[in-house]
Amino acid sequence: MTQEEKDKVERVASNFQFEGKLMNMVPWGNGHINDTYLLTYGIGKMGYIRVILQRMNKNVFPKPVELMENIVNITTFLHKKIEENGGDPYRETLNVIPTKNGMPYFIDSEDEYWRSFVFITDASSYDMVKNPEDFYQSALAFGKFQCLLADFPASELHETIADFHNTKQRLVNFKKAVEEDVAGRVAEVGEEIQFVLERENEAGFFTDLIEKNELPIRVTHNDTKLNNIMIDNYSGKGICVIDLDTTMPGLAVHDFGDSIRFGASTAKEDETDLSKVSCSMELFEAYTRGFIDGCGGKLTRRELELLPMGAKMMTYECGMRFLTDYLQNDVYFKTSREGHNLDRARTQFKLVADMESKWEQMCSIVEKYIKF
Ligand code: ADP
Ligand code: GN1
Ligand code: MG
Repeated sequence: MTQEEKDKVERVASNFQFEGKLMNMVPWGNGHINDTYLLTYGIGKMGYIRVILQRMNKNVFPKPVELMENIVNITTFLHKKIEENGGDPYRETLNVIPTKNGMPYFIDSEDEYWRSFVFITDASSYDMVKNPEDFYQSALAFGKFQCLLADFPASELHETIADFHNTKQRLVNFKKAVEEDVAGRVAEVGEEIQFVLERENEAGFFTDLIEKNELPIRVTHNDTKLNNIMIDNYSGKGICVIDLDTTMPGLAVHDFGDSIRFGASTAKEDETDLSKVSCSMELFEAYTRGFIDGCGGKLTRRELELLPMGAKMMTYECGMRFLTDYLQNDVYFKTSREGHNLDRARTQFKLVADMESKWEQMCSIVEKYIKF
């Protein structure tokens, strides 16, 4: 961190209800969207306390006030439920730490929005699955999250990003980016563009089903990648679902699918050696089992049957989003090297092709766990 950045974070931190003396601060985690810091406070003879401080991404979330209203409502709801169920509400859900004025966010002099969460201790978030059991545990936790929110009043939630998983609309945006070619990169990615266009008829698959009322709209997380869940360092259990920015009405199949595209891959999301990238059927099975268990029998037969399609669609959509961002000069996702978004798009397309070649196997794995 530069001295300027440190001064800034310290100034912002002084506006929150933190106690003790600020001892240390470091950038934290591998999220693509917000700027996350871990701050450590000394509290005298009692030791240290850590907190998460985040600068919210204004470019991605144009309505930070509504977004924070969602997060406060969801976390308050979960906190109460977890407490009633005898769980630990400071480890099993995010908890917002308010500002000294009692607000859930702080606006700095540059009109940037900041927020803080209780740090989840003795837990880690992973960018790749270490063993199938961890992945099973994360599936269980994401499924349970959906289950816990089943009676949350969905009408109270604001749509934080319009058309977030509207793959059909994502395709429209992609085509526009190709047409505009603002960064002059279209010529070098002909093959990838072709890959997207060859599958364009499938982009409307879920939007059409929603229009026909064939799938239930539930309160879903919508960004269920493995590093958005905290896994307990000792028990290996998925204890807390984090990154609630996109929790809003959506499809269960999308939550399932987004986890598969990230966690069932045999390589990192930005791996450049594509020969390492494939969709592991062992991990696909572990996640399927966990998600179905976690959802506690709430998913309909139609939803269950469409889980493989959810996986393919989320991977296709995400690849398309990375490629769109590459064509638009990397303005959405954080990047840390030249061609980073293109590398990410390529892994997603490799995964889509791999899923297509393993389609029957994916469908029969899911069938195995449908209990009715
Ligand atoms: P982004 O939207 O940029 O992905 P996240 O909210 O997912 O931001 O935070 C980025 C990373 O910071 C997470 O993947 C996780 O490792 C860590 N993190 C976020 N919130 C907490 C928390 N309350 N306790 C512990 N770690 C956290
Ligand atoms: C972003 O915030 P993060 O890093 O957990 C993105 C997801 C993408 C993901 C790709 C709000 O997730 O939609 O699937 O990157 N989040 C938002 O890794 O756009
Ligand atoms: Mg995240």
